[in-house]
Amino acid sequence: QIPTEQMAQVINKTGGPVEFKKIPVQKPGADEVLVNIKYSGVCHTDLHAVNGDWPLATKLPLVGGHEGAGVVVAKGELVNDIEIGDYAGVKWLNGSCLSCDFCQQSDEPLCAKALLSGYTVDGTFQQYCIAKAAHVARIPKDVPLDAIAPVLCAGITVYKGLKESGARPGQTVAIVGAGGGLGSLAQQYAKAMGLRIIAIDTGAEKKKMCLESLGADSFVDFATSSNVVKDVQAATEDGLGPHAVLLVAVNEKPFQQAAEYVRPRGTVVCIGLPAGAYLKAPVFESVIKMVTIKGSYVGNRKDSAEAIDFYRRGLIRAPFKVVGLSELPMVYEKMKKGEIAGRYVLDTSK
Ligand code: 8ID
Ligand code: ZN
Repeated sequence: QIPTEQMAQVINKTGGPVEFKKIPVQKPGADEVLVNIKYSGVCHTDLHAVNGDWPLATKLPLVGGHEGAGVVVAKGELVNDIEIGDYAGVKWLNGSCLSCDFCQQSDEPLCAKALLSGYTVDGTFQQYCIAKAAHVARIPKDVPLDAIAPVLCAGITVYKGLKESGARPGQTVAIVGAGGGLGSLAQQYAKAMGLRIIAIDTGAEKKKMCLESLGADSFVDFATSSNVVKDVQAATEDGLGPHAVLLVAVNEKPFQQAAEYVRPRGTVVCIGLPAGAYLKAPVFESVIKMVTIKGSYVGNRKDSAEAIDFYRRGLIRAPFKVVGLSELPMVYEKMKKGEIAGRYVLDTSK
């Protein structure tokens, strides 16, 4: 009873528009599964893909989306470790070669042949999506599919980023872009890891969400602060700054500022991908403070399973709003204006 046609959000050229229309349902290859996507989160990466912000071309026409949670409805003949009816998540990493130097060391995101959902292959803004069986996230049956959708990119990415930061329980992490999708989940993972949190973003709604719902210990409004560097350092008990900084903002400025307020011996983890942006740090201070600056890119299959398990154990609760798949253009408009506190999740049946 798999239909031959389905509804999807499609772009035909970079820059859009996104069109809500009927397209064929594909058949899975031998090592693939077909997932009936029930819910898909909308990540800022999807908007970067529409805009052509990055030096990497998308496929065209393109079905975006890479936070898809649903049910396996068909599988290829080589797939024997996931069953029809199982819950599965289609992530940014749709597939990888599994045999290169990086895949062998479980650095699958670094695989040169990686397939990217909603970018180099069609993603989750459709009702039926294909992914490599080896890479779909296994979602336990007691986990709600709407709430787990944002975990499939935002959650995995910030969980990995926090691990890469080396921050230990009791230490302080600054989360830059705290009011957005990645930032809101980052606070929940940081809290679950026993970290203190300085949330950095702007506006009353995001401030309230960070301090009252997500576990931030303090909030710095980057738009109204007259000195972000001083305010962030002042938010730590000894005034020396946070041990780690997680950059999830879509803006170059904080990527050129974080090394100034991070604590000596501290680590700056770059995750956000603003168009055309460059990192900048004062050499003198970076050297005498022994600062580490690094990038972090999604997570491997084990990170993914762990990030989902944090949710399952009740440690991760972040606000999300559910609207129909047909309303994607409205979500992009709000995202462009920085008006989304938390995440939007699309219900593919509407
Ligand atoms: O693997 C990766 N590295 C990865 C994975 C997933 C997403 C990277 N990303 C990238 C996305 O492509 C995007 O560039 O992370 C970035 C954040 O994605 P998102 O969380 O989905 O975006 P959002 O919901 O729009 O949130 C961005 C927040 O940043 C704030 C905004 O107010 C918003 O709340 N912000 C901005 I714009 N400038 C800021 C500043 N100067 C800022 N916050 C603090 N200081
Ligand atoms: Zn994403």
